[in-house]
Amino acid sequence: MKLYYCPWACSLAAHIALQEAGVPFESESVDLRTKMTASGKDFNGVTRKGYVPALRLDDGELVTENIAVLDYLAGIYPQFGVEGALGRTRLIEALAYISTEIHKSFKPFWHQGTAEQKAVASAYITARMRYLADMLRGDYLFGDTPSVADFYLFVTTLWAGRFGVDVPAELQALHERLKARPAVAATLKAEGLA
Ligand SMILES: N[C@@H](CCC(=O)N[C@@H](CS)C(=O)NCC(=O)O)C(=O)O
Repeated sequence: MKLYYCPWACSLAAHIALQEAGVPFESESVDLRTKMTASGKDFNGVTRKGYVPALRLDDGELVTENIAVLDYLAGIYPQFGVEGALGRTRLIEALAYISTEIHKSFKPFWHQGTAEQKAVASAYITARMRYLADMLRGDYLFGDTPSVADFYLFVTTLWAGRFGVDVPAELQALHERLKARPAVAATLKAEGLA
């Protein structure tokens, strides 16, 4: 498997999952501005979408879209999924919430929004995070071990720290717990974020 990622990007969630799984995998960073990969290839030739994450499977298939990539990884590494009859549904529900309600709300911070747009986004993100903080079922979203949804949430709490967005104390604690895990620390180091 090969993960195309960019430091600071949402691809960090999949990067953490692969590192946590403890399996061999390849990774290559992408310059999202020039769309060139670290080895000098045109990333648009990998995916016309031109954004990360993109996961090349061993059979040559390419999986894009963070929700799909993370759902795929939870499928092959069930320790990062959610148990129970509705487990996969609950996982996708959480991934979609993090993607569409939280991740996307950071747009003004990444794309030169006005101070007013940033203030509105900041309040929205904190409120949306509050909902998740109230739903924790243990140390993590679904219990005492992390799922891929926690890895995605970690990316957004990392961004919140960078941009000065308030994070509920419970989610900040979750962030610190994840950051203390050797695989997460190794991934942050690999992406130059340590
Ligand atoms: N719909 C995509 C969006 C992914 C996305 O927003 N990727 C950002 C980094 S977090 C990116 O690569 N942006 C570069 C670009 O769009 O040109 C998904 O959910 O995976």
